[in-house]
Amino acid sequence: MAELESLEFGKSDFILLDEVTMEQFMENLKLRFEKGRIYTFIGEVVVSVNPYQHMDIYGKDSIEAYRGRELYENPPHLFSVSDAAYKAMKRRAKDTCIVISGESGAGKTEASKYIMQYIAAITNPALREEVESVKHVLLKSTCVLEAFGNAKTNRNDNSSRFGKYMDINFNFNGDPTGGHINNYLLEKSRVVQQQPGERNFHSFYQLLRGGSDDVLKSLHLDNDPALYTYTRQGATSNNDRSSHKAVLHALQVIGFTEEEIHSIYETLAAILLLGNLEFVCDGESVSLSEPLALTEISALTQTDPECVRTSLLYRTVATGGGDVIQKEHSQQDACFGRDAFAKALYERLFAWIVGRINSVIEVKNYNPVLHGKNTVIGVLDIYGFEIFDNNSFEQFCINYCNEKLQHLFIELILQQEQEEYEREGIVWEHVDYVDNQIIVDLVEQPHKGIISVLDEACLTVGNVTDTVLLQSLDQKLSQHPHYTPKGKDLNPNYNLLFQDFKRLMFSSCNGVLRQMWPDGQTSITEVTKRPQTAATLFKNSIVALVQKLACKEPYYVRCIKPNELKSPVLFDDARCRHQVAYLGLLENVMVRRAGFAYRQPYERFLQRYKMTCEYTWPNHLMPTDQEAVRAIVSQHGFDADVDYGRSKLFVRSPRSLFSLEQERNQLIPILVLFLQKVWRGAL
Ligand code: AD9
Ligand code: MG
Repeated sequence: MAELESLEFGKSDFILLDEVTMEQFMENLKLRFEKGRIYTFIGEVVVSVNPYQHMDIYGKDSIEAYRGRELYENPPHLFSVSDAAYKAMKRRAKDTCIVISGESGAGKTEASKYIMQYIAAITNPALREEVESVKHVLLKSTCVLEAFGNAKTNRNDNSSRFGKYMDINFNFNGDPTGGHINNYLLEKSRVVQQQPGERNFHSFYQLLRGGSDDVLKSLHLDNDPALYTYTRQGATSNNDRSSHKAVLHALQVIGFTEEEIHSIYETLAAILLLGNLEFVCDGESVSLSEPLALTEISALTQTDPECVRTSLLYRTVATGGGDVIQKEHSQQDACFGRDAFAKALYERLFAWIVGRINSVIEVKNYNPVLHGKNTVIGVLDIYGFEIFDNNSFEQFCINYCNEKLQHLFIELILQQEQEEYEREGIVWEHVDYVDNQIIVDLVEQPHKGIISVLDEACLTVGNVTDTVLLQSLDQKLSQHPHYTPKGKDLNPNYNLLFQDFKRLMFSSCNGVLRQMWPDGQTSITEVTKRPQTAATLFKNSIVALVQKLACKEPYYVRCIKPNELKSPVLFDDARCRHQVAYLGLLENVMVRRAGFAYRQPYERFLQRYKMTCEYTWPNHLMPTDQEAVRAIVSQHGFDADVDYGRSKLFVRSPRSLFSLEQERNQLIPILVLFLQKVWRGAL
């Protein structure tokens, strides 16, 4: 029992702290981590500390222990929230979502996988084939997406370099019928460049280390990542070979055809070969140093070699008079163009893989009239806050996204409290909290926010430079309390994809590649409208995500990274304190306690504490459970500390409960003794 566990392993719920101070919070968090208790509640929120070691708490027995139980019946666990989200969805036909947050390496992705496994394990008891196959695909999709979307960073050996929101659809029986994955901003710059000590996406190393000789030969590849500019600096890992097998198997289980799988590998190979292309400048004109690689790239992409060459060396531009001319690249432009092409190839490959998985798992033939309401559980696992020595556009987007989610957390947690009090007819006083709206506004406000300034600079200045943008930001935002002028160059974020590459890929004889580049159909004279900037596209996708989450009943997992060394025994106090502060966990406890720290349906309260009161033990004779609960509360003298809702008892201070709990603990051994005697016939 969560409560019984508390003495030895610290408080299993932070709302039971004697005082809500940072010191007590940290003491409890640390004690629990050291005792191997990595999960702790704040009410319904689960706080998780990455154990950095195998924990024997996710097996079949654990799953059974949590299945169908109430939150407080077991020690805190990911399975507690998973079950709560599932029950709400099944019993009350509510759409729910589980939002997992925390910084890079805090354990979000691992948590999301355990949550998915739990949901898969507790559903479809009848083992219906079509449901089993949906579950299989959902679980296998994780393996594929990790291979293509994760990479080793200095923070995390398996860092998600994309955001993932997965909806799982359920029928009226509560069995999964399908799902949908939304992916957010893949960090494509990693394809062409990585920070020291980091790797490119796993998929490249897996193919090079795990692909058979025949496959590699057909792809014009050697098996050594050191031979390719884009993978040269990343060390191979022992897992690459076995992961390749697992990913290939997962692709097959999901239903990718052999042709599709080969196209995926061909695209990876084309990217690696592109990276090795160099441009030489002999006085006036620029040419390619490696004509053989060019032929191989054209073979892999099933395009005309001459077209590949011209796309790399020239760009087509429409003149003001409506003429179309070929303009030769400078050596530098050609290099930027090549890298932008490689990044785009990978990004589109990734998006295509997600789309293909979606086409398999989308709910088919669902008739709401026949099958009842189709409900959803969403699981959000997005890249965590990160600050590097060199931060680029991607870190800006990742951190903005985290601010938005933090804001939603603040809103929903308060909103949820309010709604509960309203439902139960309890009067509640509002609690002040630190709102990060000001930061969100700094980024996204129309006309004044950073994204608007960026858009404006791109639209009006034409060829915007970092200096121009910085000046513009300084000018518009210097008065903002949270804006610090940098006064130096940004990390460059060149990302201009010439239209010629889009048309080249659309001309491919490979149907899969053509599918990835539908915009290559557009002729040069039509491509005049300015596309939305990457920042605006990202903002819109995050706004849509937040809307999606906001209309669901949310459940939260807040992940904490205990240290920077991936150590299972080190609790870095300063690092953890920092995370507790910016995740607003202390405020979460305060909000939860400022109203009522503890609440329980009358029936459950009675079951647990009826032994402590003469009027309720062994059974009460009062007309309602509420009255029986009143009798217990009165007998223990804490009437002033409670309020009676329609279906639940609300307790203000945890102390009242401690006294009850203590009495119960003292009574249990006596009762056990008594019962043993009864069984043995001694009484
Ligand atoms: V990032 O924002 O994608 O860079 P995450 O997703 O928060 O990050 P991840 O889940 O990948 O972190 O966890 C990092 C590593 O910590 C894993 O690869 C495991 O080695 C380790 N980890 C995390 N959670 C657990 C766990 N529950 N049990 C054991 C864990 N190890
Ligand atoms: Mg992750």
